[in-house]
Formats: sequence, C-alpha cells, structure tokens
Amino acid sequence: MLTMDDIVREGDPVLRAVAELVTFPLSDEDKKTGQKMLEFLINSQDPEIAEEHELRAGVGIAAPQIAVSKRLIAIHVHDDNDRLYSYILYNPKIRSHSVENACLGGGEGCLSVDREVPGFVVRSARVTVEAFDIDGKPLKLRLKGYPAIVVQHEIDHLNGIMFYDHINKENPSYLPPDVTIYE
Ligand code: UDB
Ligand code: ZN
Repeated sequence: MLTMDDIVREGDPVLRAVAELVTFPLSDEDKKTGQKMLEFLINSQDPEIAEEHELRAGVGIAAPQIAVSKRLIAIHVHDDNDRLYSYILYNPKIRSHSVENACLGGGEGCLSVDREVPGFVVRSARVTVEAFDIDGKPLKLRLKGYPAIVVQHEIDHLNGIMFYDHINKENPSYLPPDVTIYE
C-alpha cells in the first residue's frame, strides 16, 4: 500500500512537469498505479488505518504526487448530499466550466505540501470532465461543489500547477466579486 513516504513533496521537479498522456489499452502498470492511488485515498479516510500508518485524510491524488509523470488522478470525495464521487480518471480533461467561480473558505492544502499556505484559491464552480476509466471506456462527469474543486486541484497537478500559484501574491485574502465561498 501507498503511505505518506510515497508522496512526493514540493520542491521535487516532478510536481512542476507537464505529465504525459497515458495510452490505450492501458498497461497493467498504469491500471495498478490508478488502483493504488484510489486505495490510498480510501485507506487515508479510514480512521484506524490512517492512524496506524499516519496518513493525512486525502480526497484526491494525482500520479505526479507518487513520482509518476502520467495523466491519471483518483478522487474519493462526498458532496454536501453525501453522494460519493469515487473515480480513477485517465487522461482527464475539463471539457467546459461555469462562468461562476467558487473557492473553499478555509483555503486549500495539499498532500505534497507540509505547511499552511493561507489564501483563496478561486476555481470554477462547475466543471464537465471527460476522461477514460480503467477499462478504457470514456466517461463524462458533471461536478459541482467540493468534488469540482478537488478535480480541478488534481488536474492542475498534471500540468505542474500547485494550488498556491492561484493565490493573490499582494493580498492572499483578495476575493474577486461574485465568488461563491464554500464553508
Ligand atoms: C487533500 N484533504 O486530500 F472538507 F472529508 C486534503 C489534505 C491536503 C488536507 C489531505 C481534504 O481536503 N480533506 C477533506 C476536506 C473536507 C472534508 C473531508 C476531507 N487534498 C488533496 C491533494 O492534495 N491532492 O493533490 C487537498 C484538497 C484541497 C482542495 C482540493 C483537494
Ligand atoms: Zn495537491
């Protein structure tokens, strides 16, 4: 199983690289990588397993965070209605996004960042994501709320972008007009 020791931390160039597309049919290795990433999230949200292995409760992870510079992510996150969004996504792409923006009121963190970075990370409130599943079947997800924030954070990792790149340098608490804040 993956543990925090497998998570690459900021400063490693793999987090700043643009990850490579995966090719289909998926290799067994690419399938296993995706499964291990999702398993990590599930384990990290299990209080007993998390405590035993000192895992931070993760809701999303991108392959570059385990030093694999390929375009795959996993998410395991509940929305406000407690609906579970649990996916391994290969070559995910934001097909369209809302004009409306949103951000987390408490800012963001990252499994690869061992410090607090205060400030608002403004993202799209809703996104339509196209991707392929582990069987190579195309998927289309329409996400809003917390799951939409998570998937944008993870796809950023595939493009070498960290959450704090989005924070206003002069004033981290600056919020443009008309941004919905999730508490
Ligand atoms: C996370 N977890 O996994 F509101 F049930 C963060 C960490 C960095 C704090 C572990 C998280 O936000 N958990 C969470 C929050 C809730 C309710 C709940 C669990 N990530 C994923 C990451 O670093 N991926 O690369 C950071 C998130 C910040 C915004 C979206 C992803
Ligand atoms: Zn992250």
